[in-house]
Amino acid sequence: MSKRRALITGITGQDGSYLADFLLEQGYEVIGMVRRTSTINFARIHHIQDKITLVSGDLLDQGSILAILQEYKPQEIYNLAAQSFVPASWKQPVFTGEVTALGVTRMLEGIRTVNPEIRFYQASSSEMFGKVQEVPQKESTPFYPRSPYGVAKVYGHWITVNYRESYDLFACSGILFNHESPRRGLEFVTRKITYNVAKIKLGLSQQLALGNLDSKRDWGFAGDYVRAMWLMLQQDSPDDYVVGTGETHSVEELCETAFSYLGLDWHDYVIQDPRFMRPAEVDLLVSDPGKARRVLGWEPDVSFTELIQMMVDADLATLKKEHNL
Ligand code: NDP
Ligand code: GDR
Repeated sequence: MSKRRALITGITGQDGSYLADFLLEQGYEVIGMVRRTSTINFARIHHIQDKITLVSGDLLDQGSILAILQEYKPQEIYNLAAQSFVPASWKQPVFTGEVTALGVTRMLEGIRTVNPEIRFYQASSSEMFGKVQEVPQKESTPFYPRSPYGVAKVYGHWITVNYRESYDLFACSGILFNHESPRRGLEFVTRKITYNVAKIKLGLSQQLALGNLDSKRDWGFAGDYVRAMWLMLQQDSPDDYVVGTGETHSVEELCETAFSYLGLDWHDYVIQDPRFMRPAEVDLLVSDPGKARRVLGWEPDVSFTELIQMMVDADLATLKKEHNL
C-alpha cells in the first residue's frame, strides 16, 4: 500500500516540526508548505529535512495553495500556519486577519475545488474563549475573544465548521490550549522565562522583564498535542475537540517553578514592565478535555513541572554550548 501523504502548513513553527516528526514515525509522506524568506529559518526541521518535501507557498496567496494541492495530492492537511503571537495582533490587526482568518478560507476553498475528500485540521485556539463565559472551557463554551488574534481564530473556527456543514468536508477544528516545548518561540512567556532563567544561572544576564504575572494558563507539552491533531483526522466523522491538561497555573507560578529548579528565587530577578502588558488580557484559561479523552482516547503524558524543567534543561544545554561553558 502506498504511504499516506500529509500537507503541513506552518511546518517551520513549533507545532509543525513536532507534527512532522510524529507523522514520519507513523509512516507518512510529509509535504511542508514554507513561505519565501530572505534567510532560511529551518532550525526546527533541520533534523528531518532529508525526509520531508518542502514546497513554496503562502496562506496569503490562493494560487500557490491550489498549485500545491493539485501537484502533491495530499490526503490530509494540517493548517498550522498563522500569525500566532497575540501582542503582534494589535500592532498588525489587518495582516493577522488576512493570514490567521482568511488564510483558512483560502485553504478550504482549495480543498473544495481540488479534492473535497481531503481531511482537514484547523489549528484553533483557547484564545477564542478570551473573557471566559464558563470555567472550565469545553467545546460548547461561548467564545469571547480579547485580541485581534483571538477574533481571527474565531473566524477560522467557524469557517471550518461552515465548510463541513455546507460542503460535507471532513474538516475538524482542534481548540488547543497553550502548549510549549524547547522549540517554542523566544517571545512566548514560557520560553522567555526558561531561557532567561538559564542565562541568569550562567551569569549571562541579571534581570527578566515581564508583563502580567497574574494571568493563568493551561500549559501542556506540544509533543503530546500533535498526537491529538492526528487522532481527530482518523475518526469516522469530523468534529471539534478541546485539547488541554485540565490544570491551570499563573505566570508567577511558572516563574517559581523555573527559577527554583536551578536554586534561584524569582523575586530577586523578575521586574514588571508595562511594555509587556496587553490592551486587553485573557485572565484565566483552563480546559475540560473530557471529550478528547472519551472519543480520541487522548491524554497528555508530560506534566507542567516536567515541561518547565525540560525547557530549562534544554536552554541551559544550548547556552553552555554557544558560550563554551
Ligand atoms: P508558530 O508561530 O511557532 O508557527 C507559525 C507558522 O506559521 C510558522 O511556520 C510560520 O512560518 C507560518 N506562517 C506564518 N504566516 C504564514 C503565511 N502567511 N503563509 C504560510 N505560513 C505562514 O506557531 P505554533 O507552532 O506555536 O502554532 C501552530 C498553530 O497553532 C498556529 O496557528 C497557532 O495560532 C495555533 N495555536 C498554537 C497554540 C500554542 O500554544 N502553540 C495553541 C493554540 C493554537 P515562518 O517560520 O516563515 O514564520
Ligand atoms: P498566549 O501566550 O498569549 O496565551 O498565546 P504567551 O506565552 O504570549 O502569554 C501567556 C500569558 O503570559 C502573560 N505574560 C507575558 N507574555 C509574553 N509573551 N511575554 C511577557 O513578557 C509576559 N509577561 C506576562 C501574557 O500577558 C499572557 O497572559 C499563545 C500563542 O501560542 C497563541 O498562538 C495560542 O493560540 C495561545 O497560546 C493558546
